[in-house]
Amino acid sequence: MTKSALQIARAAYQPKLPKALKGHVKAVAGEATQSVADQEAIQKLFPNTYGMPLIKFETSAEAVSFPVMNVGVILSGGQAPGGHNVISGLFDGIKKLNPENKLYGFILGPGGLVDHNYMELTADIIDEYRNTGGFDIIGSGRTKLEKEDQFEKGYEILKELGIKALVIIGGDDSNTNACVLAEYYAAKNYGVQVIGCPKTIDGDLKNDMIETSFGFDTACKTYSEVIGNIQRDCNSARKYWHFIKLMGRSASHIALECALQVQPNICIISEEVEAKDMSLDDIVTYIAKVVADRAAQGNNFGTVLIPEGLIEFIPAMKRLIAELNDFLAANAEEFSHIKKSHQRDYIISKLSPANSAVYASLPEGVARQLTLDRDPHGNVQVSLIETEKLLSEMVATKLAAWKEEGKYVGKFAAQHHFFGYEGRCAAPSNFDADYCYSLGYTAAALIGEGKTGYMSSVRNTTAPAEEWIAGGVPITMMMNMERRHGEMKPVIQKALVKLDGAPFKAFAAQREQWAMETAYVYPGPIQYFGPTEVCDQPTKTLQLEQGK
Ligand code: FBP
Repeated sequence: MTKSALQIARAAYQPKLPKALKGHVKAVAGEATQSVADQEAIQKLFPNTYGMPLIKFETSAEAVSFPVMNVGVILSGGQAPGGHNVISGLFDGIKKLNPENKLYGFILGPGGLVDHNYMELTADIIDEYRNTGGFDIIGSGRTKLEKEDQFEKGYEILKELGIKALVIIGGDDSNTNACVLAEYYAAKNYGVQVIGCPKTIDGDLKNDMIETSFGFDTACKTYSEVIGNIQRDCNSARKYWHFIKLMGRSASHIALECALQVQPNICIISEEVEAKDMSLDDIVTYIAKVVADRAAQGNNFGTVLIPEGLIEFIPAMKRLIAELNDFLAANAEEFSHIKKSHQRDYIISKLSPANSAVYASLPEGVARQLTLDRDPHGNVQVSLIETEKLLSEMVATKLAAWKEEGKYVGKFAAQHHFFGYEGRCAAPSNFDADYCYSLGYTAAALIGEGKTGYMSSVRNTTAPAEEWIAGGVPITMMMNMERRHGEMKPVIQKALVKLDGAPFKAFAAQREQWAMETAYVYPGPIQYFGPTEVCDQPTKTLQLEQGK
């Protein structure tokens, strides 16, 4: 592999660890836990892994010896910067438990476990991937581990390789699967521990014990760099409105963090749209009003940030998508036989009158995108819906009408962007490099303690890494019951943007000023070497959430 100069220099970076993990380690158990909601139902479904205590690691004076055990690792779902460092932290951590321990990686996600597709991750291989972006060391996939025969097929290979613990690095859905698998292996007394690690650029796998999911920091910094560049271009030519859709399947954390970093003219937050019961027309009117007000000042340019998941948060659209999800899950076979040219009419004829009317009112392209295949977890593939174009076209139509009425004088020309995939495999920022390595190392410590059904947790992350707190959180603690594929299922509750939270409040307090003034900030590229205030800043979201 030909390596870039940065890759070579970066390979020598030694990620920082919390002080408690550096020497001998002991686990201190906290209070028993319960699930965030639906306690009775969750306890019934997870009798062996429900209610376990929180775990915190502390420095110990005593050395403990650990028997030899092999460990397996799976990367699951969308890529997020830092995955390779979770694996290198895990590798170093299990070698510290016992140098004879081996690490096996399952290829291309959970499917690798079921299909017995694996490779041993030796020191040479690990060294090639330290501090690099991507998941290419073993690849990732979205196969959902949920059926008993998959668990049994997995157990066959785990037994064959002498694997006593499996680490699943994934988002909310994948960690839900990790929890179900942990419960299954515990119930069967198979002697296989399952540990989760919180991954996703979306930033929506977080709670009191998981401060952030890894990858969010690097992805937001990558997007903010390019948005900043666009803003400078836009402020130089002064002739375009840039409509920028940002990844983040459901929650608007990425859009909000980028807005805090770059101070755009407009940023839509899906959770607010839902709370205020805004229609598509309300959103379009809001954007058009800012465009018209800026035009009145002679500024026919600006930036609009749009979260990828917006469409699902517009209440009328949400009701439509919920009915479509249930309908398509129940009638998948029949729908697959309908000719493409008849699908729109077919759906219109099958939905309830209110949803049918909303569906019929959508532009053809968007309507079709809403009936495309769901991902294996039943989610609409919102990254395929071109919301940025939908909004800019509707804004153009509204402005044209206002022009006729004499309410708008200006020129409106739009450019469209979607920033998503380019942020998912960037070389991890110092924060993600350290955080991920610590998460992997903590997972190894949890394995050493014989824990199962836990997620690796590293807290106090706005302090220097030395002071971070490493431990484990029972995954059942994060669960509630939700409707998926038309059935109630136990799943980890997604963390959406809180409208009474400090990050949103900081944004809301400044957005009117940002709309009218051109108050752009240009963050520039992620820096890996240099002064700490340039290289080691956590996200604004984390800093505001922790009162910094
Ligand atoms: P995860 O939740 O698995 O981390 O994936 C997040 C994400 O990047 C979303 O932001 C995006 O909607 C989706 O993956 C895209 O999925 P795919 O890579 O399958 O196109």
